Amino acid sequence: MCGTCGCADEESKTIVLEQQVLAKNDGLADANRNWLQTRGIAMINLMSSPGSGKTSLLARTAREFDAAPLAAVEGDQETGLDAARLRDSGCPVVQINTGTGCHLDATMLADGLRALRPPHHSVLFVENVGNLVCPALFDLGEQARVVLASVTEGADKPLKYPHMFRAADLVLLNKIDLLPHVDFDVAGFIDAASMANPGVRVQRLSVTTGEGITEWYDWLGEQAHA
Ligand SMILES: Nc1nc2c(ncn2[C@@H]2O[C@H](COP(=O)(O)OP(=O)(O)OP(=O)(O)O)[C@@H](O)[C@H]2O)c(=O)[nH]1
Ligand SMILES: [Zn+2]
Ligand SMILES: [Zn+2]
Repeated sequence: MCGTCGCADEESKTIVLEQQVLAKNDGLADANRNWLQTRGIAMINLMSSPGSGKTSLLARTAREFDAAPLAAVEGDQETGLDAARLRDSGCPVVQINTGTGCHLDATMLADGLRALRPPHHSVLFVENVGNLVCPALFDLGEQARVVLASVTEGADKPLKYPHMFRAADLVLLNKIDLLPHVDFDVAGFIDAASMANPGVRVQRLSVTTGEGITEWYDWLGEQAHA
């Protein structure tokens, strides 16, 4: 404890409160997971920094993937812009606005599921709030976590945000069509991702050109039938 101002006391209170918040979230996430499992719904939590291409990937997937019905929950601080883009691609969608919040939690997801009622045996995407930090801490009840990075962000991101990459079942490296124009070390990125999460699969992708998209659909098909 800090003898001068008692700040360490405040710090330990904060940590206990954080642990309680996360424990409550984990309980609600388990309830979501059970609800989804009884309906055979594969929920995929898609996380990235702002602008890596999450909505672009989901919109293209909604137009092209036909191995299972799709639905989506969109998380953003404000606006219904992403939901509108997905609706235009024919995907049933619910938008959640978090206001000042910077991640989705299991309670918000439960509300989203009630509003959306995704079909049995569907793939349900959750586009988390663009943020490489706290979405990694909050279990939503998902079957798998996908972290999307892009070549305009720098190859060091797995080193700087290891918790996010450690949580990933699949890492997608998007915007590879831009590689001729940016200074991005692909091998260095893969090494960094492997340091955070040994053995994690890293798949290169361009949502714009479609390079690597078939491998993404293959992975998704495995999730749908897991
Ligand atoms: N060159 C290129 N641009 C892409 C690619 N994928 C997405 N973009 C562009 O990247 C920008 C951001 O894409 P979004 O899909 O809105 O990104 P997001 O991750 O959903 O963004 P937030 O929801 O704000 O976090 C858009 O201008 C897209 O057109 C790609 O593969 N190549
Ligand atoms: Zn988006
Ligand atoms: Zn947050």
